[in-house]
Amino acid sequence: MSLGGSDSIVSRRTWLKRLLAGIAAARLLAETRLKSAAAGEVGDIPRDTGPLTIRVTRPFDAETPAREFVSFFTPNHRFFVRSHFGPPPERIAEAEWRLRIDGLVEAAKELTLGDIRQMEAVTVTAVLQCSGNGRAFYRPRIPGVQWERGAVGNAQWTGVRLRGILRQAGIRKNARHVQFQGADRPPVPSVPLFTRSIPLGKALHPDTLLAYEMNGRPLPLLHGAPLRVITPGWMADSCTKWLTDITLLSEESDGYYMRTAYRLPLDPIEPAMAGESDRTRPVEAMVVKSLIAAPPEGATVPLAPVMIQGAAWGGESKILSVEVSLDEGKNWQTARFVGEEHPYAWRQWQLVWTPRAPGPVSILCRATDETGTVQPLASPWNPGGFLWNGWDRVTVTVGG
Ligand SMILES: Nc1nc2c(c(=O)[nH]1)N[C@H]1C(S)=C(S)[C@@H](COP(=O)(O)O)O[C@H]1N2
Ligand SMILES: [Mo]
Repeated sequence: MSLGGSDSIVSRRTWLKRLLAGIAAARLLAETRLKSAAAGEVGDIPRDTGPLTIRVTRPFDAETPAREFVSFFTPNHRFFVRSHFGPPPERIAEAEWRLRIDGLVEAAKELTLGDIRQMEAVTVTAVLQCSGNGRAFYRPRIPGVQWERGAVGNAQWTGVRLRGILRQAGIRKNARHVQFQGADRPPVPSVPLFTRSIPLGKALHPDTLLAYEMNGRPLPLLHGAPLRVITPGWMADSCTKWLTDITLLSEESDGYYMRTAYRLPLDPIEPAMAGESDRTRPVEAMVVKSLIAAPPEGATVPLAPVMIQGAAWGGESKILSVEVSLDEGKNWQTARFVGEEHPYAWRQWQLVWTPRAPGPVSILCRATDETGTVQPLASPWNPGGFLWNGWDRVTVTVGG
């Protein structure tokens, strides 16, 4: 885990103040949208949203129902969608689209999509997960999109290595962070741009991509077409969509979405926001997590063997085991892995359970990664509601 430079350490007071200001700005944004919706403007909801559960309509934020996660790859049209402002206000024609690389480089560059497609194509299978996935499970509740279990998916991403592009431009010695800017724009000027940065080390990793394909198809607009960042093993806030600008910096990117939002307290924090520590770090790597895809929540299952199945992932860490409990966590049984294994992808697992009596039963699961970290019953509370990885739970009724 990288803690960032001392520059990234903001006093807790300042941080909380900015966080609250950000929440106020988000509320203003929501109100503006409600007004324009009332004025009869066209919404952002794509026509075919059948398979997704909508959490916010403007912009369109929607999650995948957990029952879809029985498949190894999450199909593009069933993949969760999240952005702060929706796709760019004007769709850029592919021929006019440019990627600019500047800042602490030897020579600033401008690349066309053609230039990028001529470079060596690399494919990585990786889980993409919103930092706020599972926010709805924190108590006390936390403002923000109330994601439950499905702001996550597993896909094949094809594109070029970011490091190839950075090296073409020439990385200056004092460059430490790589900033990403997309073409999307906030609808009101008081809301800052979604500008993010990652440390140079992650940017130079051979698996960090600028992707133009998702699951073997052209990257859909909602998922960042024509080009997006993929930081395998890291939470999706680093995966800038609609990418147009890369800037090499000596410091972490300035601005609300890097310095205030998407940060975690380094020391445990009480929901009452007590505590005297003043250090935070950006949300980066994923934490060990698993979920139950089948049987689905609320299902009625027969009094006969039932196949329990799901997925588990650990970001940059391999999954060692998945365990299932049918007695509220008193006893755990080890599930068996099935299907493919790739770094950064999720691992599918199964367990056959023979119910003993009719009635309601909760199925719980928890994963352990190669560092020995076990998914906790509940994740430590934090003001942004990030990185939820508590045991997953599905309640079913055993029929007579
Ligand atoms: N340009 C841009 N990129 C962005 C965002 C955004 O608001 N603007 N949101 C980020 C967040 S918070 C998430 S969770 C992922 C969601 O990616 P998806 O919609 O492809 O699932 O995109 C990331 N990339
Ligand atoms: Mo997110």
